[in-house]
Amino acid sequence: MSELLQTVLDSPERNDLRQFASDLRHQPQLYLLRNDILTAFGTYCSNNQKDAEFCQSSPLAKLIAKVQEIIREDGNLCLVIRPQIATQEAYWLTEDLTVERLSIQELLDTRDRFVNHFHPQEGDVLELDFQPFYDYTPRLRDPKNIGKGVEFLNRYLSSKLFQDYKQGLEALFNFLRLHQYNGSQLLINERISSAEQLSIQIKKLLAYLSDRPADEPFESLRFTLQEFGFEPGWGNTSSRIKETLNILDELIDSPDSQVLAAFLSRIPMIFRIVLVSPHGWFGQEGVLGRPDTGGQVVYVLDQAKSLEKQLQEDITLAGLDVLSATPKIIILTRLIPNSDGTRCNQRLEKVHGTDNAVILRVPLREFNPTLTQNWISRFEFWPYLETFAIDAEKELLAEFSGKPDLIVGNYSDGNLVAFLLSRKLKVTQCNIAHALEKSKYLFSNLYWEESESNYHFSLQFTADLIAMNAANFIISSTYQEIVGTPESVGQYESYNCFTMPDLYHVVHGIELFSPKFNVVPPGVNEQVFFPYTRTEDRMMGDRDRLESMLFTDEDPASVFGTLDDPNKRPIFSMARLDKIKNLTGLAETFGQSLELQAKCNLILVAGKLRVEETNDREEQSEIIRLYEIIDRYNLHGKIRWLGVRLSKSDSGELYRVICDRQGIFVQPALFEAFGLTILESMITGLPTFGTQFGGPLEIIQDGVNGFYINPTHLEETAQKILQFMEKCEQNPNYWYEISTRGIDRVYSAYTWKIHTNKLLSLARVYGFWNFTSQENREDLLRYLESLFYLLFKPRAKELLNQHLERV
Ligand code: UDP
Ligand code: LCN
Repeated sequence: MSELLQTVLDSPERNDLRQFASDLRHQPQLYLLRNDILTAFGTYCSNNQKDAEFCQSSPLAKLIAKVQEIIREDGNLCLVIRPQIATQEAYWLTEDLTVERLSIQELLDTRDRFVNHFHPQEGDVLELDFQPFYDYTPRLRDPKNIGKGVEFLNRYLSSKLFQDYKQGLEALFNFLRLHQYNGSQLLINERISSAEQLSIQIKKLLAYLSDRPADEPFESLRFTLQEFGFEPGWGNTSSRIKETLNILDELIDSPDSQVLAAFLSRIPMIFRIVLVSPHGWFGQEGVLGRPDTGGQVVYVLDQAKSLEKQLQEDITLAGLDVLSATPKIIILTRLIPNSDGTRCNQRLEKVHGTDNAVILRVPLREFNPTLTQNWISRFEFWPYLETFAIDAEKELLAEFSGKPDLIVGNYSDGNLVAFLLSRKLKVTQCNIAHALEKSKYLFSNLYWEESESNYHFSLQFTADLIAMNAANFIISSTYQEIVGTPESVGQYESYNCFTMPDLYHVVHGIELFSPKFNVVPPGVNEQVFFPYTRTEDRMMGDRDRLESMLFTDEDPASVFGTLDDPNKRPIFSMARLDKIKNLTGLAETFGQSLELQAKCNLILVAGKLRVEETNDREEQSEIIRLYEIIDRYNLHGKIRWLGVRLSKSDSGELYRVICDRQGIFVQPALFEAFGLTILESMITGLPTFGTQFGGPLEIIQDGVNGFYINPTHLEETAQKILQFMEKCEQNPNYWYEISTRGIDRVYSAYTWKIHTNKLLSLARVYGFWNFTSQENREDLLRYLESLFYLLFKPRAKELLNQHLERV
């Protein structure tokens, strides 16, 4: 039995547990989530005048802190306990305090019963179980190492590789023989025909190079190296070639994980990368702030630029300039013929600031032009993905003049396309979730049928399961994206065990301890977002224009509200008008606090100002709500709401203008997977208040370089901001201290340089692993294919028919 539960049952608090359970049985709620459970326990403590120690650190309090769910059924309570990160247990607790453990199947049946979708007489529901496929792959043990897969994998690979020394050497040799660039052989040629000979030739070449000047360029050594059996790829100078050969020599003599990592990081095996981001408006101008087009577009564009730069550096260092080797990055997205003034109707667009990175837009097939000529919500996009992938494959092969070396998917749809492409082309697949909707929408799986007509989660979650299991590796922006915090379940973790009543049960959806998970946070575009103090890089004309736009310009078409006193300290926020972004919650927090209103103005940059200007349901209802709040709290004169689409450089300067007035940035999302605006505001120097639900919890260190807020507690949020304001009034340096530490935080931990280095080294290591253990994945991939064809595809077809009927 759960140790926590047993401890309570053996203690004098047994009676409290009995009483608390009885209280729960007498309240109306039948399904309690963590927040409800904590609130109920708080009520129990105060009703029974329990002291602080009981409420916070008694065995019962410790147990309650770990209970994620309680389902009431016939007087019994089903407790879902999460004793530690990535582990879950469920128990029945009866009225007389007997405890019985539930299997995963029983837990899922219980949830089905709760929603009246349990029909055992009709047979069992389909059970999806990925566990058997992970049985023979390496697993991490300690949850704190989750997300550090590559380090573990290096250790595993180096020990496995040379368990049978001869075989290991052979695998390495075969791997080295593989590499080519545009038909030119790299690394070793046919003069070296065995692993033993490779080892001998390395030593011979090292002896030869020992007499050569360190800076002798590869060009002049090329033909001598060729005679030794070596081709371009080892280095651009004699000293770099020596270094690389020495690493390989050491690896062959005494294999070690660090040496393996160092060696693989130098292998020129990545030249062409596809970044798949199919839905939404993907462009460089005029697209941000639209529904479905937010941080993912910013992320992918910055990543493409940074990848090209890094690959160029790597190629030069590897000595491949002699082959005129150039990296190519293609961002694959959909073409939107009715492009609303954006460039989303152009097939190819060069990515600004790069030599060779492009956005390739592939149109959807014309199932019905009324639909496919226009933007399609990410929730409705599923039927178009398979044919999009088929058409994209042809275009990619033509654009690259060959196969890509790495395919990176973004979001559920992009990851599914990445799976289809990787499977076809036999290329390493990397996934990036950005946001998994399952944890964003409460009860989205349990009540999937009720919300299916709007959200189609049955398709999305099936696509997620397929893609995340197929991926060779997954990069996440935070640790908690994978397995949450001690208090809350992670986004990937939520896929491990869940029911889609009447569709399927997932009993082991993803192996959280797999080394495929790696935390690689994004950075921020440092040319656009930089500290406000760098006045030499700021355009003063832009600053003045934006200052007027933010605080004073009268332009009813794009700005709502006139400030009574534009000089008050600004509270600034910028986000899409999604419900989850909760800008309306921030307006309400401001509306409820007269003290805040006395000291500050609220400045919001968000979406559109008028319902008729958007056809996105959530955006429409948020617009209505924002006006309603402004009226209810009479915020006229205290708020400005800008419904503008800013150019990239303007959005950077916007934060700095707020800094000039010693303002703050508030990110009030009910849940934020990562939160690029947090990085943008911090690097600019704006003291930042970020939601404690999601990524900001890892970016910000509370009270050190920013602050957490609980956006569901309006009063508490207002107080936290007011305390900061008061501290600033008492100590004029306080604002600068937080500002400076925020800037330092981003530069030290969240840069694209760090991101790209890590991503490319992951791609190499996982590429190597993929090569040495390819046959081990075929059964998994076949299972995933079956799910795609038998589960996903028929449902997608059904949705397509609904679309066609609708128009
Ligand atoms: N953004 C913008 N204009 C807007 C709203 C957002 O330029 O009206 C940008 C913002 O600067 C950031 C991105 O869109 O770069 C939003 O990313 P984030 O990760 O914060 O949230 P997401 O929208 O992806 O959920
Ligand atoms: C999607 C989100 O919701 C944000 O939290 C992330 O910052 C963004 O994608 C980029 O990964």
